[in-house]
Amino acid sequence: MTIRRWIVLAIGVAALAAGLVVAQGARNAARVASDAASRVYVAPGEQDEFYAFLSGGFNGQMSVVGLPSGRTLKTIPVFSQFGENGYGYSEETKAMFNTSVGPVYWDDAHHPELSMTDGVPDGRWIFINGNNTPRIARIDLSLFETVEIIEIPNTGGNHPSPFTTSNSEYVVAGTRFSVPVPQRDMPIADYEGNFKGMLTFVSVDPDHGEMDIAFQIIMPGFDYDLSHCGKGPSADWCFFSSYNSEEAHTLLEVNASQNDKDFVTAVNWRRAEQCVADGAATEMPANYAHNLKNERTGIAETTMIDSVTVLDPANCSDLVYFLPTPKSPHGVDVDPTGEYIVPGGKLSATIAVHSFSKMLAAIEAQDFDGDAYGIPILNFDSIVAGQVERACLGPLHNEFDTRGNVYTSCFITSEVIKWSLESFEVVDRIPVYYSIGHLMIPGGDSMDPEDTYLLALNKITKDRYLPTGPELAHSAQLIDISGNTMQMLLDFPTLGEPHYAQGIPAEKLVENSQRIFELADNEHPYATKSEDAVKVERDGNEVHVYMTSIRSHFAPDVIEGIKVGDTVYFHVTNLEQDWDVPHGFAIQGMHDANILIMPGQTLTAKWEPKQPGVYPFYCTDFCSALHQEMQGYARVSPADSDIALAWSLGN
Ligand code: K7E
Ligand code: CUA
Repeated sequence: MTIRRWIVLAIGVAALAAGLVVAQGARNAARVASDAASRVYVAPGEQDEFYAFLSGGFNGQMSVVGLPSGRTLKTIPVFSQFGENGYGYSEETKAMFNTSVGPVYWDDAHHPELSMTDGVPDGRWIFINGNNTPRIARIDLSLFETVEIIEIPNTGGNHPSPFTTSNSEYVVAGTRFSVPVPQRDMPIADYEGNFKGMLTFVSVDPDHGEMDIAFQIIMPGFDYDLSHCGKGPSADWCFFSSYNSEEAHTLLEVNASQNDKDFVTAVNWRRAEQCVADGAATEMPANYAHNLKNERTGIAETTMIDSVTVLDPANCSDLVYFLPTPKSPHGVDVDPTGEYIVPGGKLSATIAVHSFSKMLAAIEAQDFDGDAYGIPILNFDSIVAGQVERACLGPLHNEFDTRGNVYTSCFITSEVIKWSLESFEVVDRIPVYYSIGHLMIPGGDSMDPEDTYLLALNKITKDRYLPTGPELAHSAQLIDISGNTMQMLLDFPTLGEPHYAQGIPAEKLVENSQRIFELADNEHPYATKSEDAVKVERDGNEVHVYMTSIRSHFAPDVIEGIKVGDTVYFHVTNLEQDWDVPHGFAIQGMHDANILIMPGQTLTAKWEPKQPGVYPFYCTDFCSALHQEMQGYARVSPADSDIALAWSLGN
């Protein structure tokens, strides 16, 4: 297609989309279940049936929401500093942000992905990708806390990530923007053939969850957009969608939309393991950070790593194949049986589904339609399982139920369509408001979906909520999928941009949810386990305050002998051993956020007083009837004063 024709088509599609948005506004109330209120109503004192984990997109965090109520339960800070609890400000958490370019206190987080056992979410960990500074984080679901972040080298935009294999042997990462590998100064116009796309397999320790980059596969310079790994018969494979098989480097909206088909890349990771074991890979110099919270001390520690194992498909036969896929596919999803690979060909009105068994047969028969950079391209007609005609405009992502249905989000036509993997026909469609990205069914990308709810994650809300200035909330819509026709139940606004989400029955997490940190197990080097042990120590210009907190005082609460020029570290141990009794700590003039210390935990706030004076500190979390009394004073003397360090409580 010529550029001109494409632009005409694009304008047509945009006009159609605008028309649809208006039309949908008019039929605003359509498809809302008549008893919707009672079906999402969780009475006071009752609890939700599911946890949902929503990415925060450009807020760098993850939200925890209860379903069906849509009530926000928590923000889990991941890639961005979070003043609410001091994550990224406390001395214990700062190292979590270390990267090869120094600390990076923000990222764009897209895809939460639960760890799995036998293809089913097991509730142990949830992973999420950082897109801009390529990283993967692991959140421990007994704590609902980020405990590990690993940087992904040789990657530009870690978008197809961190999807897991069936037993979380690996979480995958890929490069959305191909880049020179290794990075170097070169003309951008020489992109074609010279920029590369890395697909990274990060191993996950089965007992403790620790991540490690096992190997990278160096690929042609396409844009690798999304991924999902196989299950059941296809469990040894992961699939990555790609656009820009044209290898354009400018005006991609036109130049990367030329080919009628791009590719889904199929990677046999078992084969990769074999090739690595056989010595077919090479070690490449690299520089990336691995940040891990030490479970005993509670302190994040960084290890810099200087090499990575890279596998070139040229040196490992039967490793990668290209599945021709119309057109500039975005999502790629695998059904619960592991047989159907369903791309979201966003510029195609037809959804073409690949068959895994046909793919294997075509590989066996070497039924190829040429190659790209030596990687075999399978014959489209030989691997296609079926095509959904007149599906919708802008299909992006798919989730599944146990009844052989696929639910596809359609960005341009703002709807969710439901279609059958048997007939490849659309059986139902429901409008959403507006411009849906991902959608999520609890377990809907696993072998065991729940046939109850679907969450539509919408980009644009326009008139749906009260106006809040130029920036409006993004939105989720809860849809009942238990019957033959989908029924709208609930709208609720979301924090940041919820790209993808995961859901899991609450009972899988509730029992393992930790209530306190055992004080006896606290091995923080500055922990103070009783009020008898509190002290203040000077080490040159550093002052270390070994402090405790308990309802309703700090010990000590009077401190003297600090001087201008000192850096003061308040190491506060919360002596409480009851659930839900955190204390906060803040002191006037501190440059960081408050710290919020959980029972049994030690956290450290840094303070660099600039002027002589007497400065109050206080508890920031209303913890008891005498919370307002939970305060103290730190006296700061001139730099040349000879006032000795002294501390006390109550005399
Ligand atoms: Cu479609 Cu980043 Cu998964 Cu957003 S991506 S929508
Ligand atoms: Cu402790 Cu308020």
